[in-house]
This record gives sequence, structure tokens and C-alpha cells, in this order.
Amino acid sequence: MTGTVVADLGVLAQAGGAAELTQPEIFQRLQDAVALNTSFWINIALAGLSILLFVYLGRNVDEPRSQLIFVATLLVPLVSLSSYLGLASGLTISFLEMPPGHALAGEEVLTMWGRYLTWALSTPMILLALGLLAGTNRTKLFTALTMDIGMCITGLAAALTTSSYLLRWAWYLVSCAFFAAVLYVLLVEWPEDAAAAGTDAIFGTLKTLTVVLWFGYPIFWALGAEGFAVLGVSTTSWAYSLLDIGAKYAFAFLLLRWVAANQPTIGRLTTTNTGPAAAVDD
Ligand code: RET
Repeated sequence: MTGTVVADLGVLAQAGGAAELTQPEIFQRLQDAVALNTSFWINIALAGLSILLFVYLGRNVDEPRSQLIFVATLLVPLVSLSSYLGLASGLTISFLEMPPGHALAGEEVLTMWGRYLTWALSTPMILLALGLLAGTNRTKLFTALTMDIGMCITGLAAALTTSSYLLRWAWYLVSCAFFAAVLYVLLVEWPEDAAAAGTDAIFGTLKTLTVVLWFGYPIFWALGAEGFAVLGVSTTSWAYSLLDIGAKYAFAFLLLRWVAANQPTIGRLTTTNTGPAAAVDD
């Protein structure tokens, strides 16, 4: 067990067998765990500022497809704000007893399960916006979005499984398989579509940002208290919070700034059911 984990244990874990904590008790522990709590409130503030900025950026967007990209992207900080409020209020946090085999076996460890649940709402919005930008077809959009939701929900299952250490990792692997499908669409299918659509420059930037940052999430899950417990709860939460800042707010800002300035390019794209992306000629 590392020093960080030990330092966390006072307020973020307790010996097994203790009575279940009530929401006010979890909330009280959060007040004592200043580093962890700050990792939530920083994101609440940034999500709030992003929402205001994005509404301002979108004030003159009147082309329908660009508007759809705007709404999808605006939902990202909206969901994020709600997600972090859930964590900060203790509503979507539980203390779960880790199974035998886990580095913290027998301890009740703070689990931020609300994160995984709300990712199932925010990450499909990121992919919807990217897919629309690439001018992809409905089949590929459907594939990316459903695989992504599968990734988040099975990630939630990994975090919530307390019966078996092995099964926690089995869920983790299933989630990785869904993630691989998302990566395939992002790295192989959509770059081709974006090239045909003429949006490849901005798509390329956003794709790289997304792929690099998204890889951070499974890595920190594995290193954090839910996985091998090399990192403590607060460190893991800060890692997710910092990844979120890049993967959500920075991503959304770059996308929306481009869309606001390039509505005619977006307006020329159509989404077909299964066929290749088509640009409607003027
Ligand atoms: C988990 C654990 C199981 C394996 C994998 C994961 C991937 C998570 C990802 C999350 C991305 C979240 C974002 C949130 C923004 O709102 C669930 C951590 C593969 C890629 C971008």
C-alpha cells in the first residue's frame, strides 16, 4: 500500500463491517477530505463557466446541423455540472467493501460511482458531435454511441462489483472491449468520412485530443483505489477531474468555435442511413 493510499484512508475508507454510512455522514467526510472535495468543485465552477461561454458562442448559429452539434456539445458541461453536484453532495458516492484479492480487501473504500453513470450520458454527446462533424452515416453513429454507452455501464459494473475481485476485472475487460469498438470508429471510420466531408483538419485535432485523453480514464481506473490501489482516492479523483477539463471543456470550446465560424461547411453535409457521407453540392 502506498503512502497516498494510507493518507487517504482516514476519511475515505474504514474497516469492514461498519454500519452503512448515511448521505449526511458521507457528505461530512467529504468536507474533511479537502483535496477530494476541491476536485469536484473546480469542475462545477468550470462547467458553469463553459455553459455560459458556449451559449454565447452559439448566439448566431442558425444552420440546423450546426445547431444540433451545438446542443450535443452544450449537453456535455450541463451533464458534467449535474454529475459533479451529485458527487459533491454525497448522493452518488458509496463506501464499498473490497473483495478478497483486492489491495484494500476488507476496507470500505469511497467509490465515486456517479462518475461512471453520468459518463453514459456525456460521452455519447461528445461522440454525436464528432460524428456529425465528420459527416458520418447513421450506422456508424449508432455503433459509436451504443458501444460507448456499453463501455460506461460495464465500467460502472466493474466499480460496483463487490462479490469477486476477478469479476471486477472481468467487467473491466468487457468495458475495454466496448472501448476498442469506439476507438475503431474514431480512428479508422470517421477520419475517412471527415476527409470526404472536408472537415478533416478540425476533426483530426479533436480526434487526437479525444483518443489521448480517453485512454487516461481506464489507466487511472486500473491504478486507482478501484483497481490495483496504487493511487489513493483523492489522486484518482483529481486525475479524472483534470482529464475531464481537457476531454470536455477544452474539446467543446475548440469544436464550437470552429462550428460557429464554419456553418456553411457543416450545412453542406447530410447524414444517410448506411451509405457513405455525402456533401450536397451547391
Ligand atoms: C472505465 C473503466 C473500465 C474500462 C474503460 C473505462 C473507460 C472510460 C472512459 C471514459 C471517458 C470519460 C469521459 C468523460 C467525459 O465526460 C469505465 C474507466 C475502458 C474512456 C470522456
